[in-house]
Amino acid sequence: MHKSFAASMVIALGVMTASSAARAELVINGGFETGAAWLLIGGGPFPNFGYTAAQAHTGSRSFEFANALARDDTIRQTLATTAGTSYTLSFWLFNSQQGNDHLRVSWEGGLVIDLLPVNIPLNTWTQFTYTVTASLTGSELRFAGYDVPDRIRLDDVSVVAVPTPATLSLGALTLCTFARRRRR
Ligand SMILES: [Ca+2]
Ligand SMILES: [Ca+2]
Repeated sequence: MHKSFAASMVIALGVMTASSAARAELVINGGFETGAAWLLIGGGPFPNFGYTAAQAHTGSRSFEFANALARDDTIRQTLATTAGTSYTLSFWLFNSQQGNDHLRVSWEGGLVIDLLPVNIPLNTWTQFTYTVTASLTGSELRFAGYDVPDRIRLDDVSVVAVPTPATLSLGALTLCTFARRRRR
């Protein structure tokens, strides 16, 4: 009896993991491996930003901001969000040198974080995670930054829906079905 309970718990964990893995990633090309989806908007007369194969958190490319005139260059994309839904926004940053650098993240035009300077541990990737809520169907995600000298690198941008009580109870329902089958 105890054994079968333990077995169902293992199945429950499996079901819940599978259901979180199935949550859709809304950011297209969040790893910057292709040139897709992001719109690049240069700030000022000498923009300096783009995809780079020089370094990556995962995969073989990331995106860098290196405007030497301390003018923000910007990338943005509009995500297929649903109004009223909460999402986990996550991304990774790398800074090789402390200096006059800046990175601003915006969600639907509102500020998520404004790093001025980008004061993170040097020469290592640092993850940032936030919960954001869509007030629109189609939310704009925007990164803007510069670095004097050197560059800020960005990789693995992700936006996935926060699990709702409905998806969790679906997992529990599946668990009951499994448990009942095992008892036969
Ligand atoms: Ca990448
Ligand atoms: Ca820097």
